[in-house]
Amino acid sequence: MFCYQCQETAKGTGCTLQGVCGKKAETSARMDLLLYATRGIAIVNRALREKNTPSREASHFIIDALFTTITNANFDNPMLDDYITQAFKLKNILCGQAKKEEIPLPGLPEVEFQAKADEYEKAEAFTGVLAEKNADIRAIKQLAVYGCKGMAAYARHAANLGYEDEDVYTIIENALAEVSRSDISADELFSLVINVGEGGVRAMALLDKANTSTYGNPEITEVGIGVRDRPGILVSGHDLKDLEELLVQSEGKGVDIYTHSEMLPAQSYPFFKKFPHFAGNYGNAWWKQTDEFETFNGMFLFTSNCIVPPRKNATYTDRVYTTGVVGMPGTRHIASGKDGRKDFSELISRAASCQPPQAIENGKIVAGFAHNQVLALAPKIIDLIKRGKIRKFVVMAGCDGRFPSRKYYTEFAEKLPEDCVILTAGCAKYRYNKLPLGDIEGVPRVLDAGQCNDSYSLVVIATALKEALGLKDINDLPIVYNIAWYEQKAVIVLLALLSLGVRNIHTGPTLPAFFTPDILKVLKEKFNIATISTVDEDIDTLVGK
Ligand code: SF4
Ligand code: SF3
Repeated sequence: MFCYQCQETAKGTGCTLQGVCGKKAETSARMDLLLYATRGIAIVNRALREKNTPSREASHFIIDALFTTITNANFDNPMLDDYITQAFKLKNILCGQAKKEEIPLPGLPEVEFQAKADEYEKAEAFTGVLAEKNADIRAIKQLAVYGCKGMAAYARHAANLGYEDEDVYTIIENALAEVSRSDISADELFSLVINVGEGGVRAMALLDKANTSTYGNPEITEVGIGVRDRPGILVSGHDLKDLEELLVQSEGKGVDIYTHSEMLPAQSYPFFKKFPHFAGNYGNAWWKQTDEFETFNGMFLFTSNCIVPPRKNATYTDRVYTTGVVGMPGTRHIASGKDGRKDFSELISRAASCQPPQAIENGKIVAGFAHNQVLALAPKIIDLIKRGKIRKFVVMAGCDGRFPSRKYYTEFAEKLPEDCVILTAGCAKYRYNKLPLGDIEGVPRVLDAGQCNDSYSLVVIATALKEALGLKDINDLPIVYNIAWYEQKAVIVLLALLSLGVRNIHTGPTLPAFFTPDILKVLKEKFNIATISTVDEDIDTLVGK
């Protein structure tokens, strides 16, 4: 196997025997084959799209295939085999449609290749990342693919709420088709990567519209981090539709619903807040789940990444349910029914006989600073900027991870001068969202916009501030970027910011392993991207002493 798509990749170069995330070589081979077959589907659907007959089923399949290969989403080989079988079937149907409509298809192996189930593990030599021999070209191709994975995840959550944008599907399909070309140049690939970033902005805007139109605009909310005295279900991941269905189905059943990790932002939506059995947030970022799930005592539902393979002696594994693109051996999967709805009754009835959760923390945190809420505070914020009370906003969005070096972000937040405000989104926030950082004349020093996709909120806020302050360039704002990344959703957030012309982004705790020295040189020249150094040095560089 070879995988280097996340920040924790082995030795900072690539996982070759088994993933640091727990992904086995057989799983990695299946993901490579699935992506290869999916590229074939994208090539055919792009050709159909040019003749105005794209298949919506193909677009949906493509986003799900990309999403399921994201870090910490699927560890289940039989489920991946199903995806691969479906991919070959769908590709055949689309090729048949193209033939019937006399649409010429490129003679690429991705289009023509078919494999039987017992051959799935053998195809790696030409489906894997290393099949592209030129390291620089491989780097930019993978940057585009990883961006597409993040974009696909957001597009899926939006589609689950009935919101779709044909342009997002078009951009993803085009990118997958272009990276399949062996004659594509580095310059063409750089433009492609920016186009993927533009798709990321669209996908995040779409998901923002889907979430806020369905559940209302997030509002400032105090979220309890302790526990109640009834059994609970802990919901993790990013899918708000799943949370809605679970809340509705579990009403009056004697159980409470808690949020975990990236589901925390659901606590600020007016729609969810009205359920009396919607309890607080339990635990911290994804990587602590193997410890924290031991004390929750109840049931678990994963609606997207990040699921971590339970330890061998874990006591909770058989109480874990997955849904959507998530899969984990030893857990149960809940698929959508024919009517598109999910039946959570087994999960709910099992929860009722569990012990209540054991508290691991107590108190409250404040959430709900998405664009609508922050813009309501805009006059006050602009006044604080003009009076010199707020010197800088530091965007610290992104992911958390296991590496001890991530304590940098806690220290950075602690040492940041008191006239600086942190804008955050994503699970990166768990490194500092429980610190007593105080406020500036009532404006908290950590403004949490929500999930990683709510980084879009930060863009809306930046654009509004630019206008209010009469600035020409987004880079003239008193906003600096120190983004933590782990998986491919952070990659699309980064590409989205680059496509909007944001420069001087610091990303860490390490740069992606897939950046070669030459690619990094170009990214530095074009966007002045940098990584982190020490807390003191970075505070000095980003905000001054
Ligand atoms: Fe390794 Fe990350 Fe890939 Fe998992 S997702 S195999 S940890 S690079
Ligand atoms: Fe976190 Fe997995 Fe990336 Fe949505 S839950 S940000 S790591």
